[in-house]
Amino acid sequence: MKTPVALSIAGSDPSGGAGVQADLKTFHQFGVYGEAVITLITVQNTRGISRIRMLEPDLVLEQIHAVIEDIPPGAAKTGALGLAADAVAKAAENFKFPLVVDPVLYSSRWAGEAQVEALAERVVHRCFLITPNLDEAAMLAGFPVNDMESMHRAAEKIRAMGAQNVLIKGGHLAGEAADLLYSSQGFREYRAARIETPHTHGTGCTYSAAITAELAKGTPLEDAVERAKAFITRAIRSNPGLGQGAGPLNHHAKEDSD
Ligand code: PXL
Repeated sequence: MKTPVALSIAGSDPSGGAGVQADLKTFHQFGVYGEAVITLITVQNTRGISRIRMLEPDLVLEQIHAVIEDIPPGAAKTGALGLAADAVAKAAENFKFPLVVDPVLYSSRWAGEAQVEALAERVVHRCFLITPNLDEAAMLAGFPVNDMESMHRAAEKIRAMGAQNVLIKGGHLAGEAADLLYSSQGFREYRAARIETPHTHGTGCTYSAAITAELAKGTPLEDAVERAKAFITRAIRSNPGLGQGAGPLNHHAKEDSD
């Protein structure tokens, strides 16, 4: 079988729990060869971020072109885009593979001020799947998203903005961790028991990377989300408890192991 390949376009987290580091570990864990284009560099550990350096958009674009013309991925994902949201949206017009967008836009920290708009308006159009959390869904939809009913309305609105499929992550809702997928098949909920732990650093990155890895293998979207949700739940439950702050997940989590 041909080796499946996935590409991450995201920021660097030197502590290894989020960003491209989390994406590459997740791709590997799913048996997928990983490529990574860096958009920004953070100085951080589990206690927080002290500095961010965003790379020039043309440097990000050159990296993308260099890797996709040589080792084309079967699927790609974006995380923090820094100054490059607009440039990546343009490049994505010519992508021959599905693009998963993790819209890390809860603050201008991850996207240069002007790029937040570019993310909302342009990147959303280009994506196969967008994976906002509740706050990001609210920013994109323009109204509060805080229960299943508003998640349904927001998913409809974001799909109408041009995203082919929308996965709203309800991890911060009270009760179960319930996510809502809105695709051409309609609505589907994915539920898992809530795990009480401070060690959830990089959950969003890891979840979207797991979906991207499955898409790179040719797995249909609904099944890809199901497998990714099972993985993320196990990875949180079996977190290694590293660091003095909000620690990383267990990227080694395997099927049936807890
Ligand atoms: O989860 C958002 C995120 C994205 N990208 C990088 C990060 C983080 C969170 O820490 O470090 C590089």
